[in-house]
Amino acid sequence: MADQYLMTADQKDLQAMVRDFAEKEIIPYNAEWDREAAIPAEAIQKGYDMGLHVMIVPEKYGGMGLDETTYCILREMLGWGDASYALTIGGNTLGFTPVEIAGTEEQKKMFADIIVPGALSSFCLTEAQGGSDAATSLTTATKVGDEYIINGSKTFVTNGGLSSAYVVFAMTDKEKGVKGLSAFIVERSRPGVSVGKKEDKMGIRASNTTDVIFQDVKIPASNLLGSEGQGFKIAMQTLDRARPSGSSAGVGLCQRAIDEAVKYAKERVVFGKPIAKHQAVAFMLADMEIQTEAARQLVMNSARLMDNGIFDTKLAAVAKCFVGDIAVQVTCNAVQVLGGYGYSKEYPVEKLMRDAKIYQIFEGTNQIQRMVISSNMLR
Ligand code: COS
Repeated sequence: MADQYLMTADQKDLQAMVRDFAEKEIIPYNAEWDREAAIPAEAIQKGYDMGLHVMIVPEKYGGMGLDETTYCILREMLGWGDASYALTIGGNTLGFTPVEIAGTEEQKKMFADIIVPGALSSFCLTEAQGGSDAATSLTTATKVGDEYIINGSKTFVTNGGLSSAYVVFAMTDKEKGVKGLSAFIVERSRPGVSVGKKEDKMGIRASNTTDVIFQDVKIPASNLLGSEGQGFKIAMQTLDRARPSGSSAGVGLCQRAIDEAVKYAKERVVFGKPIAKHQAVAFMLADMEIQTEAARQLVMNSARLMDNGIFDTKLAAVAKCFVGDIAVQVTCNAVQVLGGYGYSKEYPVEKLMRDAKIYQIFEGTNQIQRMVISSNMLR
């Protein structure tokens, strides 16, 4: 588990609390939520009751106001419990961060007043024709008097069907390309906002992923974040800042795979001894540990830098990329340690392997991360 040696007493207490929550309220339901492709509202409510949905929202707006390091420790624990739950309850990271970066005091307060009492929010950037090519938005925002009218459709929106507020990236000036994208707060309650298709996914099945459609949605001009044309920068800065905590859930997923594999390897006897005592298996466990520990340190390094006011785009991308790549390997090896049972839904590791794959895809694919890393190296 995260950085046992350097954690403060408060961090250890919070970690123990979230671990206990994961053991009692998340892990027993892993298979059921995966099968049903949903997390029951009562289970999400339990997370709200603990403030897990607003860990990074500053205390002055009613959130927990945790620093990034502590937040990552707790997101790791939630990811250990279930990647879908960590993503669902952590959804306000991508929802609130753009407001935190570019919003006025009034906008921060207004957004926090929606989510703090117990609600989720979503980051609406991706469109069907442009996932990685984030600047090619077909969604438009047209200014008419004191209002903007938003038209368009976003896809693969995390918590799309659950959220009460959205941060929507839309073109205010198509001619300007990337410099024509702007960011807006759009409340779910606005007429013309609707939730479209829900994705039937390979992994993180219980995480709600949907299309969100905006049809002639009128919002006050005061819902614009920053100024017109700043949307792409706000989106990129948000993704930079969300990478450590998002990746820490992936580290938790790897830790869970290790824990499940170690438990099984100590119990399962072949050729007269537990398989953990056979070097072939013991070395696989060691490799899983090496990869996970290295990933954890990359994530924690980025988090600590953020706590010191340093937002290093390259290092956040390095951490995200590494976690995604090793999560796929570590969980695949966990399945291998359990052999036939690992491939069966009777044991939890096949789900971990399906869940792991998303870490190479969402919040910027690992190919995009390599573009970000190499462009920073070559600058
Ligand atoms: N922080 C701040 N500003 C950034 C930035 C960052 N991390 N990355 C880019 N910018 C700025 C640049 O500085 C540039 O502005 P200026 O011209 O004023 O300097 C502008 O944004 C355009 O940058 P660039 O030309 O590098 O953008 P590209 O079109 O080449 O695209 C990538 C950059 C590919 C990195 C970007 O499109 C991307 O990250 N795509 C993936 C999107 C994604 O993650 N999608 C899934 C998220 S939904 S959860």
